[in-house]
Amino acid sequence: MISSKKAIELEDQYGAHNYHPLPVVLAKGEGVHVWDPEGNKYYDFLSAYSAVNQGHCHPKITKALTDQASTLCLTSRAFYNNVLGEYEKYVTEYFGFDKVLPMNTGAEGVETAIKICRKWAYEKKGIPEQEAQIIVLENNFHGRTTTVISFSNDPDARKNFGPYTPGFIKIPYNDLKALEEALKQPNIAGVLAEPIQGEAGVVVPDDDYIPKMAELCRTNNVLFIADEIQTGIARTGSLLAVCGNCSCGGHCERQATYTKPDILILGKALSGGAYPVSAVLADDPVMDVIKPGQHGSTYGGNPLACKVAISALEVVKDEHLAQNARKLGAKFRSEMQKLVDEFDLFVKVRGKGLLNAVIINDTPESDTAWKFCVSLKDNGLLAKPTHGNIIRFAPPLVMTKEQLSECVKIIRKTIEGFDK
Ligand code: IF1
Repeated sequence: MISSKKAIELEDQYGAHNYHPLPVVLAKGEGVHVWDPEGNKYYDFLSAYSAVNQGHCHPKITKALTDQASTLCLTSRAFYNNVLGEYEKYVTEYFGFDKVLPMNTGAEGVETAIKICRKWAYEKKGIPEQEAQIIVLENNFHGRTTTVISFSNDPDARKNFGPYTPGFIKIPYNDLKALEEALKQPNIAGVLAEPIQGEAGVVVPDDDYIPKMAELCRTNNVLFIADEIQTGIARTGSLLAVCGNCSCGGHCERQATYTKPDILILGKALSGGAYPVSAVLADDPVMDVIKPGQHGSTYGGNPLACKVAISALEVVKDEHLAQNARKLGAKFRSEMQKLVDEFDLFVKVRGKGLLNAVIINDTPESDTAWKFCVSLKDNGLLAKPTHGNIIRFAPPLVMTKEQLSECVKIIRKTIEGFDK
């Protein structure tokens, strides 16, 4: 096996420099752990940005992948395949929607939702052609395609990638007044929102924000589009973040507290990290605007993806991952709060379930959070800063209580030995 040093040199020489990774090379993963080529073991507190909720190389998901890989991988949608229908039934029943449109990456899911929403607006709502507007939120992150970065306000994500796609109105997050005002403008087709803003630094809105947003959408005949690519599939302690504070852990009937989006976008953990799988879910009156030839993808809905997604969702249910994320998340935040109280370095902890962030006592321009993450790595725990002074902590949801306690000890030890 090549050394960490060699692996980094190769990426540096032959790969586009579109990332600035922490200086650690991963060569193996199992559950909540990853190993570098030299055999050092780490707790993974990023989970591939919440794609690996089920843990690295979950044996059940790996088996589904390898079994199907040696049977049939890709047919395209020019023909039927014998797995897609089974998956479509499974995933729609699982999340309570009439129909699913299968794609591969998160950004493609978002693009798909935007297209469905616009088409619905012209054909069902009667908005004049070319006039549909979609409301988006400041500091959103929905992916990297040209249309999606058109409504970002992150200069790195946007600058010099124009001309930008029109048709989006940006308003502040967690501001219902601003939403009410924006909904008064003509030709509004939908509102696209992350129930918790991940990339923005795990920004959790007021409890009533998402339910009221959905209600305002309903009363204004506007589609509520939830991007649960990062927050969904048990990460925040319920099956979906739009389940709010329902204590069932995600698998109840949900009717009482569930804010059902008109369009739900899933990705990342839909495959448990084994393969890129994304999905857009909606009920018939919305989804039926899409007719043959109007949208698709070579790989979308392939049998390999479908088998992987079914098993990834089964693991979430069978292993009670939503409940575990809820329990361990509360424990993690209370332990981090102790560190906030004891040490100047930690300013604040926030989050929901096992999607959490700690604010570091320095400016976004400082390298303090970066250096702290390097120290964490040296002590056997991997996390990454976002926006300079925020560290996201999002371990796989298969973590045990005992493992979490060990991780808290690592974080405490690192803070005690840290000298910025
Ligand atoms: C990268 C962040 C996380 C997402 C939401 C759509 C997508 C994402 C809510 C697009 C993707 C990623 C992509 C990853 C970094 C990452 C991220 F830091 F940028 F914000 F997770 F926290 N909607 N999020 O979070 O999904 O097309 O990537 O499959 O390296 O850009 P994708």
